[in-house]
Amino acid sequence: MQDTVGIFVLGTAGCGKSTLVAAMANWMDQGGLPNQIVNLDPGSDLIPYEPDVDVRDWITLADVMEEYKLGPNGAQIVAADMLAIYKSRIKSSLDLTDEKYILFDTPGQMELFTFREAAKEIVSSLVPQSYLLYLIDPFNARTPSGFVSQLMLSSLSRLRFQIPSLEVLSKADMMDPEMIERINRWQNYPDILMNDLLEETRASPSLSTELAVGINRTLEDLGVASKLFPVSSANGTGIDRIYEVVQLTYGAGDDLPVSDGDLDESMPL
Ligand SMILES: Nc1nc2c(ncn2[C@@H]2O[C@H](COP(=O)(O)OP(=O)(O)OP(=O)(O)O)[C@@H](O)[C@H]2O)c(=O)[nH]1
Ligand SMILES: [Mg+2]
Repeated sequence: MQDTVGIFVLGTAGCGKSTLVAAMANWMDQGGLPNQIVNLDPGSDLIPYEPDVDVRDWITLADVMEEYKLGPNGAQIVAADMLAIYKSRIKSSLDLTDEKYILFDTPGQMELFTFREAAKEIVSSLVPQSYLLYLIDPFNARTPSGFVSQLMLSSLSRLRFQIPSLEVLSKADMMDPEMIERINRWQNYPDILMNDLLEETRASPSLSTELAVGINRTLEDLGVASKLFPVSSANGTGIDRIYEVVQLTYGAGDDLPVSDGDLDESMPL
């Protein structure tokens, strides 16, 4: 038995957040695991799931633009801050009576969520036990410096929310397996990442070797990186492993499905 667990899916624009939320809910439905989907993106247009709770019932980008006479960018910021006002309504719409998973889809531009105070309140107060999935878009992580930038953003999310978290490589079905293997090696072997980073920055005058190496060394010293989990929302690969990690954190693994993956309980969360 466990309490309800909130899973917040975060990442840069277009990295696959909404599609993963839909795929995870589908996977949970098939396994008979109770779940709810909450859309926290007031600016979303088409979403690939039917939300149980939808922030657009209270705030939409179009309304904010009209009411405050703002352009789309200003309205996004106001709408993101207005999330705090609707926090108690969102909370009262959640079904927290049963043990279940609540999947939170977050706004397209991650800075609108990660760096606004309203989001901190939402994450810390809606569900007592919450988990952060930071989605790395593989198309932004194909170079060592791109990958380090993603780790940096993931670390900033951890800094802001201070809840257990996991890095997930999205759209794995769209990537060459060799590229996935390369990214995995960067995650698991810091020396390889550092060597490749040095090689890349020395060959590219537009990149600062000193800065890239300094950031990478800091992330390495902090030891904040988790294992990297490749996931495809298109074919479902890897969703079971995300679930297992969340279970190991909050559910003591009592209803784990059989896995052929190698999970490391001691991984930094
Ligand atoms: N093949 C494949 N396509 C994917 C996968 N995940 C997402 N996509 C596609 O990537 C695009 C962006 O996916 P979304 O789920 O909308 O991404 P998002 O992060 O929610 O986007 P914003 O909310 O706009 O920032 C869509 O065209 C999806 O169909 C995946 O695992 N495999
Ligand atoms: Mg989305």
